[in-house]
Amino acid sequence: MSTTVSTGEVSRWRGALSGVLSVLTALGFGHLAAGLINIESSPIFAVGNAVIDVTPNPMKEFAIAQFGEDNKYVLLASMAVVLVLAAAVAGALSRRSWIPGIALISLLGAVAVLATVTRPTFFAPDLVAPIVSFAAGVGAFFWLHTAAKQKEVAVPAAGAADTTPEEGSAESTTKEFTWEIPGVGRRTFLVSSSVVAASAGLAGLGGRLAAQSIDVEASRQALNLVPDEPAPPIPSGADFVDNGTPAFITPNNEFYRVDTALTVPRLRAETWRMRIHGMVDREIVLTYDDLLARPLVEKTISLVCVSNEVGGPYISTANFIGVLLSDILEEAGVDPQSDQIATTSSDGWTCGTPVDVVMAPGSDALIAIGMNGEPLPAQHGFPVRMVVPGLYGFVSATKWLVDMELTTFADFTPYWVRRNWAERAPVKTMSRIDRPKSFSRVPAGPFIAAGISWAQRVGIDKVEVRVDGGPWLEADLSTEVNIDTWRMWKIELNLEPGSHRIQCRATDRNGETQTEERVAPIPDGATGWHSIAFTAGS
Ligand SMILES: Nc1nc2c(c(=O)[nH]1)N[C@H]1C(S)=C(S)[C@@H](COP(=O)(O)O)O[C@H]1N2
Ligand SMILES: [Mo]
Repeated sequence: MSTTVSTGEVSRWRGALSGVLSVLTALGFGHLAAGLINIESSPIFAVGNAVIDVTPNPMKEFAIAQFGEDNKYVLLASMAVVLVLAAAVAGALSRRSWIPGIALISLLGAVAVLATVTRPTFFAPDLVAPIVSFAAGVGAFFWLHTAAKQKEVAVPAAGAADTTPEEGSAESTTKEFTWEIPGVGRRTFLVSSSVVAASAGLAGLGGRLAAQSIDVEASRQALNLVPDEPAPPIPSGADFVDNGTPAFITPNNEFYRVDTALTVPRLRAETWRMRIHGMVDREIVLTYDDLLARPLVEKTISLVCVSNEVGGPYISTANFIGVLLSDILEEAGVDPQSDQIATTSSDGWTCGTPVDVVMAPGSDALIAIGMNGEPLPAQHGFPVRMVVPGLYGFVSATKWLVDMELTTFADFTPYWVRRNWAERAPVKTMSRIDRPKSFSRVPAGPFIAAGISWAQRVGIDKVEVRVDGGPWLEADLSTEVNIDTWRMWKIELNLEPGSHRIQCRATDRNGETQTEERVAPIPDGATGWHSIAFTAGS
């Protein structure tokens, strides 16, 4: 026969395990609540990002140098190790009283709340996750702490008690004749801690699934974007597809994609909101409906990535639908001292765009919601992104846009600038050969070479081509759509049989010709003439 009694004291290892499991429960349930509301408000991320923010710069640089793109995970993993150790120590200290354990959970709860409210994209419902997390942690700790005090004892059979000569109370009799059953004594605590561990894990998993179930496609399909001011139709002759150039408009599923997001952020238009704040006269909060209610313009714009090598593929062109960013900033009233628009994506990527470029007359900088007649695809920033003609994407094209702060270059350093890319990065004039392909074999005799060129904000004046270092020949240009898009070129050559090298260079309307000097993409874009080696004849 056995029964369970409270010993009034917790063993060290039970205490430590209670501490660790309670903190895991807090994180698991916080993740679940966040998954149902806004996964970015999960205490894991909130505390993780806060830790990253307060990490001294030299340490961050060390981490980046040592672990490269994985540095975020290394920091989060170190944070997890510290948390588990702290939880184990606090739990082990909670032998007689629950105070050390509860104190640690309260401290973590306070850090999570603080980290949440100071996030640039904070909104009130984000507080639910840290509060649920705290409550779950406290609940788990009380329960485990109580269970940990229990020990199972064997009670002697009635006959055995009869042999006792003393006339003590039933309780004292029991006490004197009980002894711990080896192995069985742990049962109550084992059951409790297994239940807690399992529910913490399930809650965490539930949070993950809930976050993944946000139905981006349903949100996209519910929208029908009709621009008030459609882009002019693309004229015939705007591309030389038959000669090997890309089609003028890049289909959404072929549009190049560059970002740091490990999983595509899932946002819904219905819950999207963005605060425009900082150095402005009036803060503005925008919802997706606010954007729809404004005049929607459609602009044909090429987007270019700074990391594109000479001849590289990271350029595409789309009809973007959105509202003019300059109109919104005029309403907000930009402080003349502010020279940088700092934007943040839902996953915490940051970007800095020069105010002067956006506010320049006819800048066509957009808060974009549509791409080629549809709402933005998830990969390209649904529900809202920025597009600024004339600037490389890393200083302008924030996807999954959720925050906009007017600031200065002196006060804020965005993601890639912290990693030694340039602060200001206008798109460089460039040209590329699309036909012939590298090391291809083409017929000797008449042959049409073709490619693309761009000189955003200025326009292309001419593209020249030469073969085997011969004289520069002027290529035919496609019909110009506007100065912010690529322009195709083609030229008929007469090729001798044998191996050749073809080069091209563009000149913009300011009379600037692309430099021959080869520089790498970092820090502000590659330069140099694209060159292709190929063979004519058989
Ligand atoms: N949120 C977020 N936005 C981002 C980036 C990113 O990493 N995260 N990368 C930028 C870069 S470097 C480029 S070139 C463009 C690419 O946009 P696309 O993927 O729609 O072509 O997005 C920009 N916007
Ligand atoms: Mo980029």
